[in-house]
Amino acid sequence: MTSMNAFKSRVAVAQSRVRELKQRFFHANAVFKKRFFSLSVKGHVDLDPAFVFDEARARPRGEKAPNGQHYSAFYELNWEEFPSQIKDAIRNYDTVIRMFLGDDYHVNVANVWRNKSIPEEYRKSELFSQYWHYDKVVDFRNIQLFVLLQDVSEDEGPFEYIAEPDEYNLMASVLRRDNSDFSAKKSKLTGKRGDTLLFSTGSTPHRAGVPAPGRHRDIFSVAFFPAYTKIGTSSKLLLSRD
Ligand SMILES: O=C(O)CCC(=O)C(=O)O
Repeated sequence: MTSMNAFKSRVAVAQSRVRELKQRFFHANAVFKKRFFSLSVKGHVDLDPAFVFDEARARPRGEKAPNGQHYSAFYELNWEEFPSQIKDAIRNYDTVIRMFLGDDYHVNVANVWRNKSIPEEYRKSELFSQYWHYDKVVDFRNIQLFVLLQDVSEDEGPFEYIAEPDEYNLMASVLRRDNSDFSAKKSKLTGKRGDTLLFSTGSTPHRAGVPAPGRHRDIFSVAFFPAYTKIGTSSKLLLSRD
Protein backbone atom coordinates (compact mmCIF):
# COMPACT_ATOMS: atom_id res chain seq x y z
CA MET A 1 0.00 0.00 0.00
CA THR A 2 1.32 3.43 -0.87
CA SER A 3 1.54 5.94 1.95
CA MET A 4 -1.27 7.92 0.23
CA ASN A 5 -3.56 4.85 0.32
CA ALA A 6 -2.71 4.20 3.97
CA PHE A 7 -3.59 7.80 4.79
CA LYS A 8 -6.95 7.57 2.92
CA SER A 9 -7.80 4.38 4.75
CA ARG A 10 -7.08 6.00 8.17
CA VAL A 11 -9.29 8.98 7.21
CA ALA A 12 -12.14 6.61 6.20
CA VAL A 13 -11.90 4.77 9.55
CA ALA A 14 -11.91 8.07 11.43
CA GLN A 15 -14.95 9.30 9.45
CA SER A 16 -16.88 6.11 10.13
CA ARG A 17 -16.04 6.40 13.86
CA VAL A 18 -17.32 10.01 13.93
CA ARG A 19 -20.54 8.89 12.16
CA GLU A 20 -21.01 6.10 14.70
CA LEU A 21 -20.43 8.42 17.66
CA LYS A 22 -22.95 10.89 16.21
CA GLN A 23 -25.55 8.15 15.80
CA ARG A 24 -24.94 6.89 19.35
CA PHE A 25 -25.29 10.40 20.71
CA PHE A 26 -28.65 10.99 18.93
CA HIS A 27 -29.93 7.57 20.00
CA ALA A 28 -28.99 8.13 23.67
CA ASN A 29 -30.62 11.55 23.55
CA ALA A 30 -33.85 10.11 22.11
CA VAL A 31 -33.94 7.36 24.76
CA PHE A 32 -33.37 9.92 27.52
CA LYS A 33 -36.23 12.10 26.28
CA LYS A 34 -38.50 9.07 26.07
CA ARG A 35 -39.01 9.32 29.83
CA PHE A 36 -42.18 11.27 29.02
CA PHE A 37 -44.19 8.38 27.75
CA SER A 38 -47.94 8.51 27.81
CA LEU A 39 -50.57 6.42 29.55
CA SER A 40 -54.36 6.35 29.14
CA VAL A 41 -56.10 3.18 30.23
CA LYS A 42 -59.88 3.05 30.50
CA GLY A 43 -61.74 0.77 32.89
CA HIS A 44 -64.80 0.56 35.13
CA VAL A 45 -65.58 -0.01 38.82
CA ASP A 46 -69.01 -0.78 40.27
CA LEU A 47 -69.30 1.99 42.83
CA ASP A 48 -71.39 1.70 45.97
CA PRO A 49 -74.53 3.85 45.25
CA ALA A 50 -73.85 5.80 48.48
CA PHE A 51 -70.52 7.11 47.15
CA VAL A 52 -71.47 10.48 45.66
CA PHE A 53 -70.18 14.06 45.75
CA ASP A 54 -70.82 15.42 49.25
CA GLU A 55 -71.73 19.12 48.87
CA ALA A 56 -71.56 19.68 52.64
CA ARG A 57 -67.80 18.89 52.65
CA ALA A 58 -66.89 20.88 49.57
CA ARG A 59 -64.87 24.10 49.53
CA PRO A 60 -63.93 26.39 46.63
CA ARG A 61 -61.49 25.08 44.03
CA GLY A 62 -59.57 27.03 41.39
CA GLU A 63 -59.76 30.75 40.69
CA LYS A 64 -62.46 33.23 41.66
CA ALA A 65 -64.40 34.76 38.73
CA PRO A 66 -64.78 38.59 38.55
CA ASN A 67 -68.24 38.21 40.18
CA GLY A 68 -66.54 36.73 43.26
CA GLN A 69 -67.80 33.19 42.62
CA HIS A 70 -65.93 29.92 42.23
CA TYR A 71 -67.18 27.46 39.63
CA SER A 72 -65.57 24.36 41.06
CA ALA A 73 -65.66 22.85 44.57
CA PHE A 74 -63.69 19.97 46.11
CA TYR A 75 -62.78 18.03 49.20
CA GLU A 76 -60.12 15.50 50.09
CA LEU A 77 -60.48 11.84 51.01
CA ASN A 78 -57.97 9.75 52.96
CA TRP A 79 -57.17 6.19 51.92
CA GLU A 80 -59.46 4.86 54.69
CA GLU A 81 -62.40 6.65 53.02
CA PHE A 82 -61.71 5.38 49.47
CA PRO A 83 -64.47 3.03 48.27
CA SER A 84 -63.20 -0.57 48.32
CA GLN A 85 -63.87 -0.84 44.56
CA ILE A 86 -61.39 1.97 43.89
CA LYS A 87 -58.78 0.39 46.19
CA ASP A 88 -59.19 -2.83 44.19
CA ALA A 89 -58.73 -0.94 40.92
CA ILE A 90 -55.48 0.57 42.26
CA ARG A 91 -54.30 -2.92 43.26
CA ASN A 92 -55.06 -4.12 39.73
CA TYR A 93 -53.03 -1.29 38.22
CA ASP A 94 -50.16 -1.64 40.69
CA THR A 95 -47.77 -3.21 38.15
CA VAL A 96 -48.54 -0.60 35.50
CA ILE A 97 -48.01 2.25 37.97
CA ARG A 98 -44.72 0.73 39.17
CA MET A 99 -43.49 0.48 35.59
CA PHE A 100 -44.24 4.16 35.16
CA LEU A 101 -43.15 5.63 38.50
CA GLY A 102 -40.82 3.03 39.96
CA ASP A 103 -41.08 0.63 42.86
CA ASP A 104 -42.86 1.86 45.98
CA TYR A 105 -44.54 4.83 44.29
CA HIS A 106 -46.58 7.06 46.58
CA VAL A 107 -50.36 7.48 46.71
CA ASN A 108 -51.66 10.96 47.53
CA VAL A 109 -54.88 11.83 49.32
CA ALA A 110 -57.74 11.77 46.80
CA ASN A 111 -59.80 14.70 45.58
CA VAL A 112 -63.48 14.68 44.78
CA TRP A 113 -64.70 17.70 42.88
CA ARG A 114 -67.62 19.24 41.04
CA ASN A 115 -67.13 21.51 38.02
CA LYS A 116 -70.06 23.79 37.26
CA SER A 117 -70.97 25.73 34.17
CA ILE A 118 -68.98 28.96 33.75
CA PRO A 119 -70.98 31.95 32.42
CA GLU A 120 -69.88 32.83 28.88
CA GLU A 121 -68.36 36.19 29.93
CA TYR A 122 -65.86 34.50 32.31
CA ARG A 123 -64.67 31.71 30.03
CA LYS A 124 -61.74 33.69 28.66
CA SER A 125 -59.79 33.23 31.88
CA GLU A 126 -58.83 29.95 33.48
CA LEU A 127 -61.05 29.22 36.50
CA PHE A 128 -60.64 25.44 36.92
CA SER A 129 -57.89 23.94 34.74
CA GLN A 130 -59.91 24.31 31.57
CA TYR A 131 -56.80 25.31 29.57
CA TRP A 132 -54.51 22.65 28.06
CA HIS A 133 -51.75 21.85 30.54
CA TYR A 134 -49.38 19.28 32.02
CA ASP A 135 -49.49 18.75 35.80
CA LYS A 136 -45.98 19.75 36.84
CA VAL A 137 -45.77 18.96 40.55
CA VAL A 138 -42.19 18.12 41.54
CA ASP A 139 -41.60 17.20 37.89
CA PHE A 140 -43.66 15.73 35.08
CA ARG A 141 -43.78 12.18 36.48
CA ASN A 142 -47.25 11.71 37.91
CA ILE A 143 -50.35 9.70 37.12
CA GLN A 144 -53.97 10.00 38.21
CA LEU A 145 -56.80 7.53 38.39
CA PHE A 146 -60.04 9.34 37.53
CA VAL A 147 -63.42 7.82 38.39
CA LEU A 148 -66.67 9.33 37.08
CA LEU A 149 -69.23 9.79 39.86
CA GLN A 150 -72.09 10.32 37.43
CA ASP A 151 -72.90 9.59 33.80
CA VAL A 152 -70.98 12.13 31.72
CA SER A 153 -71.91 13.29 28.23
CA GLU A 154 -70.63 16.25 26.24
CA ASP A 155 -73.04 18.46 28.26
CA GLU A 156 -71.36 17.72 31.61
CA GLY A 157 -68.00 19.12 30.39
CA PRO A 158 -65.93 15.93 30.25
CA PHE A 159 -62.19 15.73 30.97
CA GLU A 160 -60.37 16.10 27.66
CA TYR A 161 -56.92 14.80 26.67
CA ILE A 162 -54.60 14.24 23.77
CA ALA A 163 -54.93 10.66 22.61
CA GLU A 164 -51.70 10.44 20.63
CA PRO A 165 -49.21 12.93 22.06
CA ASP A 166 -45.68 13.37 20.80
CA GLU A 167 -43.94 11.25 23.41
CA TYR A 168 -40.56 12.89 22.88
CA ASN A 169 -41.32 16.53 23.48
CA LEU A 170 -43.28 18.69 25.84
CA MET A 171 -45.44 20.97 23.72
CA ALA A 172 -44.39 24.61 24.12
CA SER A 173 -47.95 25.95 23.74
CA VAL A 174 -49.14 23.62 26.53
CA LEU A 175 -46.26 24.68 28.78
CA ARG A 176 -47.27 28.31 28.15
CA ARG A 177 -50.82 27.31 29.18
CA ASP A 178 -52.30 29.72 26.64
CA ASN A 179 -54.98 27.23 25.50
CA SER A 180 -54.00 27.63 21.86
CA ASP A 181 -55.63 25.01 19.69
CA PHE A 182 -53.62 22.26 18.03
CA SER A 183 -54.30 19.57 15.51
CA ALA A 184 -53.48 16.46 17.65
CA LYS A 185 -56.29 13.91 18.08
CA LYS A 186 -58.31 14.59 21.26
CA SER A 187 -60.31 12.21 23.47
CA LYS A 188 -62.91 12.88 26.16
CA LEU A 189 -63.76 11.02 29.34
CA THR A 190 -67.45 10.64 28.68
CA GLY A 191 -69.24 7.53 29.93
CA LYS A 192 -71.12 5.96 32.79
CA ARG A 193 -70.79 6.42 36.55
CA GLY A 194 -67.87 4.24 37.66
CA ASP A 195 -65.92 4.55 34.40
CA THR A 196 -62.23 5.09 35.11
CA LEU A 197 -59.19 6.49 33.36
CA LEU A 198 -55.63 5.84 34.50
CA PHE A 199 -53.81 8.76 32.93
CA SER A 200 -50.34 10.32 32.75
CA THR A 201 -51.33 13.79 33.98
CA GLY A 202 -47.71 14.97 34.06
CA SER A 203 -46.73 14.06 30.53
CA THR A 204 -49.91 14.18 28.45
CA PRO A 205 -51.78 17.42 27.63
CA HIS A 206 -55.24 17.57 29.18
CA ARG A 207 -57.88 20.05 30.35
CA ALA A 208 -61.26 20.22 32.07
CA GLY A 209 -64.32 20.63 29.88
CA VAL A 210 -66.89 23.30 30.79
CA PRO A 211 -70.39 21.96 31.62
CA ALA A 212 -73.33 23.38 29.68
CA PRO A 213 -75.55 25.93 31.52
CA GLY A 214 -77.26 24.32 34.51
CA ARG A 215 -75.10 21.15 34.33
CA HIS A 216 -72.14 19.95 36.42
CA ARG A 217 -69.58 17.11 36.41
CA ASP A 218 -68.56 15.16 39.57
CA ILE A 219 -65.32 13.21 39.60
CA PHE A 220 -62.98 11.36 41.98
CA SER A 221 -59.24 11.41 41.40
CA VAL A 222 -56.22 10.00 43.16
CA ALA A 223 -52.68 10.95 42.12
CA PHE A 224 -49.58 8.73 42.18
CA PHE A 225 -46.03 10.07 42.45
CA PRO A 226 -42.50 8.61 42.43
CA ALA A 227 -41.22 7.86 45.97
CA TYR A 228 -38.52 10.56 45.70
CA THR A 229 -41.18 13.30 45.68
CA LYS A 230 -42.22 12.26 49.22
CA ILE A 231 -45.80 13.34 48.32
CA GLY A 232 -48.46 11.12 49.87
CA THR A 233 -47.93 7.69 51.40
CA SER A 234 -45.98 4.61 50.31
CA SER A 235 -48.10 2.37 48.06
CA LYS A 236 -46.54 -0.70 49.69
CA LEU A 237 -47.87 0.44 53.04
CA LEU A 238 -51.35 1.36 51.79
CA LEU A 239 -51.90 -1.61 49.48
CA SER A 240 -51.06 -4.03 52.26
CA ARG A 241 -53.91 -2.53 54.31
CA ASP A 242 -57.61 -3.13 53.72
O1 LIG B 1 -61.69 18.68 36.03
C1 LIG B 1 -61.14 18.12 35.09
O2 LIG B 1 -61.75 17.46 34.24
C2 LIG B 1 -59.63 18.25 34.88
C3 LIG B 1 -58.88 18.81 36.05
C4 LIG B 1 -57.43 19.02 35.76
O3 LIG B 1 -56.97 18.89 34.67
C5 LIG B 1 -56.53 19.42 36.83
O4 LIG B 1 -56.99 19.67 37.96
O5 LIG B 1 -55.31 19.50 36.58
